[in-house]
Amino acid sequence: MKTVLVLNGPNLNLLGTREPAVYGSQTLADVEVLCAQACAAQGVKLDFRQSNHEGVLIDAIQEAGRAQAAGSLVGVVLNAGAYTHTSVALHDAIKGAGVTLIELHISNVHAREVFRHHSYISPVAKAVMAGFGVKGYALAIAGLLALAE
Ligand code: CA2
Repeated sequence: MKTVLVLNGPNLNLLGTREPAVYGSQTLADVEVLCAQACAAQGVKLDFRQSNHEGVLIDAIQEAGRAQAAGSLVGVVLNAGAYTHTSVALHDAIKGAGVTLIELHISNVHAREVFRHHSYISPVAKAVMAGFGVKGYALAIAGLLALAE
């Protein structure tokens, strides 16, 4: 059985504690359950992670590239949080790893502040999903698997 990696960046561990109007009231633990259900329904395993550290996210993407090349990983759903808008290093890591990656945002970043409109992830992502709330995680997993068919 292949694996899907769902990778979450900085501050997403705070989900459900503040800004419910933007991010909803579900916690990251709730999101993990939602992702586990989506993966079970599609017959794949879930690897669910969160880190506040750019280097840890880069290590995970490099590891994902090796796992995909070895045939054990379908790809990655990445919510890079605010690193989306700042990180050339994540851009380079995704490009270098050659991994199939869906960029995900809970909120519609294009309807928010101008500094959230630019993404360093989008040019190296296979697809982008934003604005579906936490339900977007399940939709992104389904989309990743549809692309892999
Ligand atoms: O909409 C998204 O998923 C974002 O990736 C979330 C990031 C934000 O910087 C991006 O522009 C869009 C922020 C994640 C922090 O989430 C919090 C949730 C509750 C309380 C505090 C932070």
